[in-house]
Amino acid sequence: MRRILLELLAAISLTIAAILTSASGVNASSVMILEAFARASATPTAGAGAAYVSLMNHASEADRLLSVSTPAARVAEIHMTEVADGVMRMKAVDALEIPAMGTLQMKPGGYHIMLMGLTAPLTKGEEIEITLTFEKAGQVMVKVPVGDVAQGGHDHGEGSEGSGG
Ligand SMILES: [Cu+2]
Repeated sequence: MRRILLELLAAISLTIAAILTSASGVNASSVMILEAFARASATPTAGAGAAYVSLMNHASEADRLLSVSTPAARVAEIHMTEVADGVMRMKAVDALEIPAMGTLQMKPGGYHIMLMGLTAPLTKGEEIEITLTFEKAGQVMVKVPVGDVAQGGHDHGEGSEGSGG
């Protein structure tokens, strides 16, 4: 009886040691998600949407966000929005750097996660899962709550009444 208890304790402490080992060093825990939200689809037939995450890198070296993926869309890309000759346009970005001990903030009109080929319209109050792949931190899965529909001047001109204000 006592012997079984000792073996059990030994097994538990081995498990704890394994958990502690995997939690140290450079891995997913070095990147923390500060904020995440997605825009609700304006129409039930919307094919595209956008999500935004803000990240903090706790590591002493810079890291890079290399790719994004989600079951909520056929294609997910890292995009930036820029204004050229008064026209707002978006382009895909290969990777986004997050400085050592620094933050990266995505927001409407700036960097965003572009979702193309939505498997279902994004509905306020729901949640989508997005997997972020970092050069050093590896994969981090984020649950992204869906908020309001974009107001005027939105990122993704699906209803393009230009006067956003
Ligand atoms: Cu975009």
